[in-house]
Amino acid sequence: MKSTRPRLERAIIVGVELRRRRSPWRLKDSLAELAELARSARALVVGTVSQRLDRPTQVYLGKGKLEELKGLIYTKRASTVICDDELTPTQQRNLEKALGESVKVIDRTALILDVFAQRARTKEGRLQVELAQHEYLLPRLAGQWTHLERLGGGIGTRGPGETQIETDRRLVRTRIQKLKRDLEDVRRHRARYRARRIEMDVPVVSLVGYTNAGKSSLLNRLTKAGVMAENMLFSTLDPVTRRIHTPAGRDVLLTDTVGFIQKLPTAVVAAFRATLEEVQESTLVLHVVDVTHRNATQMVSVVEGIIDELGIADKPRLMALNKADLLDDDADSDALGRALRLADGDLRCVFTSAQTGAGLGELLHEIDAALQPELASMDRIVVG
Ligand SMILES: Nc1nc2c(ncn2[C@@H]2O[C@H](COP(=O)(O)OP(=O)(O)OP(=O)(O)O)[C@@H](O)[C@H]2O)c(=O)[nH]1
Ligand SMILES: [Mg+2]
Repeated sequence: MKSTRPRLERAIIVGVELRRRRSPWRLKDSLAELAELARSARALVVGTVSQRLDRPTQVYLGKGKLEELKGLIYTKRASTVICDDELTPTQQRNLEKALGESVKVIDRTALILDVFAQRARTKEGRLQVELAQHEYLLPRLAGQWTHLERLGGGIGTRGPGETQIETDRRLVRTRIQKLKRDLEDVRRHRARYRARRIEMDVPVVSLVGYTNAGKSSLLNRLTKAGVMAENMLFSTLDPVTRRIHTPAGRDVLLTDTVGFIQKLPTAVVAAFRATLEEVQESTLVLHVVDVTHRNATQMVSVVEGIIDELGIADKPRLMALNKADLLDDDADSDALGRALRLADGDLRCVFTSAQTGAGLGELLHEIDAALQPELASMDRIVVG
């Protein structure tokens, strides 16, 4: 699979905060997350540049900051610059021009896609990532094209460059069509599995949550499934489903899937729609939260936004406030306060630890209770 960036080595991360666009995320926190993503992509972050601006610029940064960045690239011997937002094709081009050929410019989307490309294991996962990469690429080729068009077209602009861009665009479009067809094939298989599952009347509980919240660890703990759990963003890409028995003696299928993140690129959401259909067809949504994270509240909002987008907000939902083992007596009062505020929300919450197993009995009990009406109606159908 093609990577959207060459080998990443010494990287400088760059972020801009727009004064008028109020985001619940502080730039510092967003950049810390970007550094984690860079680490997941096996880059070494050697510097950070940040700036508050009134409005976006055509080079992403203001003039002075751009000079500062150039200096830092030189002193830190950096080869790569990673921007915390999805760059417009113009910003990308201008920044590349300003920094020179030896510096690679990557944006948040390309970085996320790159991490995904490294993680994809199944055929479907690979196809989805490649589709997202091509969808990302297409407007960027188109951007160059409109730039040429704006120059007036006609004589002088109809050079080999234009032909090349048109050819590239056609190639990318053809590839996108092919990927979509291949994905359809893979998905038909999965639809058959799903149909069988529904026939068996086994309720499905899907684990959703911000990346690194502990979804796979919980699934592991609950099923001994041996799913890969790592302290890395996006360690899971492909949905994994395992059967468990609840205390009430019911069979339940637990599905673990791709984690969410703020500024999740639309190309990714589109490409992963089928994976996320697993969540759409589940009986109960279990929202897993890393309750110890300083941005836990913002992360919950991001996940709830995506839950709304997926049209599953009306499904029965539970929240697992995970990593509760870290909320011991030594935990700072901020963390405890945050945890209690989250627990005080509208959803039913259980404090859990995938690490120690604490709270898992209660979690299973809550799953049973949440599924009860559903199961009761299934029983009626069977009896009737
Ligand atoms: N202390 C503690 N660490 C945990 C707990 N649950 C998970 N972790 C750690 O948190 C990290 C992320 O766990 P994962 O299970 O991979 O998280 P995930 O939500 O599946 O992440 P993605 O697949 O990347 O979306 C790992 O290092 C886990 O060991 C917990 O209850 N307590
Ligand atoms: Mg996972």
